[in-house]
Amino acid sequence: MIRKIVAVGFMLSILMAGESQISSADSPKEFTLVAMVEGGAKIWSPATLTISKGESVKLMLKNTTDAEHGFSIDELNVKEVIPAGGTKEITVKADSAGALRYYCHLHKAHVGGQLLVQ
Ligand SMILES: [Cu+2]
Repeated sequence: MIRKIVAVGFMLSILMAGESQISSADSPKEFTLVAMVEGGAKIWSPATLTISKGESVKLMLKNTTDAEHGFSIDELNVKEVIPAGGTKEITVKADSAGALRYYCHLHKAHVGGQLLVQ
């Protein structure tokens, strides 16, 4: 009986160790980018976002306006459309350092920003 309990405890500790490993690998850094209207201009905020190269990051693309907006990063093959009032979650990973422009491909006047990969 005692041996059985020890065995179960041992298995549980293995399971729990495995699980904590999975969850740490599973929870990348998360950033929120917001499409908003400021002073009559459409912008993506913040204007600069810094990430580390080779690191997967989650981007929450939030559109707080009453029109749909695009979010593109050409170098990472990202091209999303976020509906009015909607949110889209994407994961990106840049393998080399540099400044990647993000912008709305639906509106030329919509001010984007840059993803700084360091
Ligand atoms: Cu736009």
